[in-house]
Amino acid sequence: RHADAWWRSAVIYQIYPRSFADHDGDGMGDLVGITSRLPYLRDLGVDAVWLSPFYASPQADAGYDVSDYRAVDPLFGRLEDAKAMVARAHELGLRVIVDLVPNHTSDEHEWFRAALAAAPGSPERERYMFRDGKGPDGSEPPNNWESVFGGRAWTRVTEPDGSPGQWYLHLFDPKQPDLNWELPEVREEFESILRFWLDLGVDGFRVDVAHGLIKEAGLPDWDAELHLLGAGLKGESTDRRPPMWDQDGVHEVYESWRRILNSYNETGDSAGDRIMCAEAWVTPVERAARYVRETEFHQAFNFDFLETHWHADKLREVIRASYAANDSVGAPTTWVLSNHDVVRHASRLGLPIDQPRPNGIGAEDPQPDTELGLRRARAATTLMLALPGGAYIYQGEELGLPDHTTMPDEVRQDPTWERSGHTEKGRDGCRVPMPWEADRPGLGFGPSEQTWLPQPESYRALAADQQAGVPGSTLELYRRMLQVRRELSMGQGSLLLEESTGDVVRMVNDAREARVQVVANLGTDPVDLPDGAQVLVASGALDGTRVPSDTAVWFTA
Ligand code: TEU
Repeated sequence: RHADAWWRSAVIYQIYPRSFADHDGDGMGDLVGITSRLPYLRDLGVDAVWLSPFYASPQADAGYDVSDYRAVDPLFGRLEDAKAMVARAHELGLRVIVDLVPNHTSDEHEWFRAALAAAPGSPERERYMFRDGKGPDGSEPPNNWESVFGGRAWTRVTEPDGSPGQWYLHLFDPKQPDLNWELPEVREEFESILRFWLDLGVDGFRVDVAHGLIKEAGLPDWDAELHLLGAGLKGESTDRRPPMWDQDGVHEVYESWRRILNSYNETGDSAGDRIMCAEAWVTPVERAARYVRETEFHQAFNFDFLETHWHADKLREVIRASYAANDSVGAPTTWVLSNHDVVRHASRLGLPIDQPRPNGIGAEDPQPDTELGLRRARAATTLMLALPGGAYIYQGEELGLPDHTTMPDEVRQDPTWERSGHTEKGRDGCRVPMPWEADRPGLGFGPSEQTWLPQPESYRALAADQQAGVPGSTLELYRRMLQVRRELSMGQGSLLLEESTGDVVRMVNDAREARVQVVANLGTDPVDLPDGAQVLVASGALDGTRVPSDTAVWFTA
């Protein structure tokens, strides 16, 4: 029934509202700015945009701490601007996905304020995860869980009468208290929020921390070493799930959401589908595939793919395994290489292969090889966009932007920098305002020279106006790939596994319009294309029929 549904093959562009385009000149992006740049995205050839949160928020975690789910933060504009943005996008043929943050609210949400003002055991406290502390005076946290951002996952409150009180759970920042998803009232509230945005016309939701809503009953201790998201999910322990992640109970929540989404599909035609995409850092792939079912999510980010470095064997294996796991449940695979939480792939792939990869890079850290990183990033994207399924691209990757890796520590804003006790640089480096025009102040980000994070000097030459129409530029490579992908219906093809060994990844996409082969050369020696190969796309210059190192091509035979 869904064979031709748009979301099975969509290329969705992630807009980070703080950093896409500034209209009012305060140095922070806004909705009017986004609307003004939508034609650029139509010309790029994407199917939809996903916007990170723009809701009312104290901005303790760049908007992932929501204080009012039905309001636009004044930083970004007004609700009217959101409506105008959606209308303009639809006019241009672009769908709009918004971010939904259900695991936690801001501590400044009216529910949490009410919880603090109320007594232990009250219905107001019941909406969150309040517990008495351990020890004779309750001064020890209820369990040993740690926050993803560093430090303990519990904060003690002062009761209204001034006495030291209960503790509340926050898997992330203390300003992001976790909601109690066992409570029907919480479920009803989010269903109402869903309807609010659907009624406003959005085409779907990217669901933040989708694997975190339900916690194991009794909140048992968990081995400290396996705490952090990622670390706890690497499959070291598959016999027991971490008690805060990927509990079976989460699926029921999404089943009810899917019913709501389906009810908005008035024509019964899958072209009208409203969708949801899971942000679930879950391994192994079979476990992650449980989120993408006919009765649940349409898509889930393939983070195993994102996390695989420039290793031919590992890439081949992760592509094979994730495609197979999704295909076995009739779901498309949703490829992704960058987002607002990780070092951009143009920088990441310029780091030594065997070094652990950080969440941010600072001036005193070993610096990525930017030339090599960009070369590999272009090849990696060329490989990714050749594969059947959907794909997400993160704003600026179409310009080949690296992270800002020499940002002064004083300007960092990501809470992970402070919370980790400065052991992690934080995610600011990948969140820097977009360079649009090389000769304008702030590189054309907005009407003033202000930008909420500084732009590195290297962004000038990468500005969109320096690349538009320039053959061989990263922007033109992306445009070309999205055009060919659409013309040949490559997103709806099937993946055939070619025999490939050593440093070369070869895949075949058996698409309706053509059988497209992709070769990515991860080795040092050039690779010969077969006789008669018709090259459709190349991530870098070819040497006749030879594909140089760190280059990928699409061809038909
Ligand atoms: O991220 C989920 C998440 O836990 C990781 O991506 C995490 O932010 C990273 O590993 C820390 O270095 C989502 C959002 O994408 C992220 O921006 C938010 O901070 C987080 O949830 C909390 O809402």
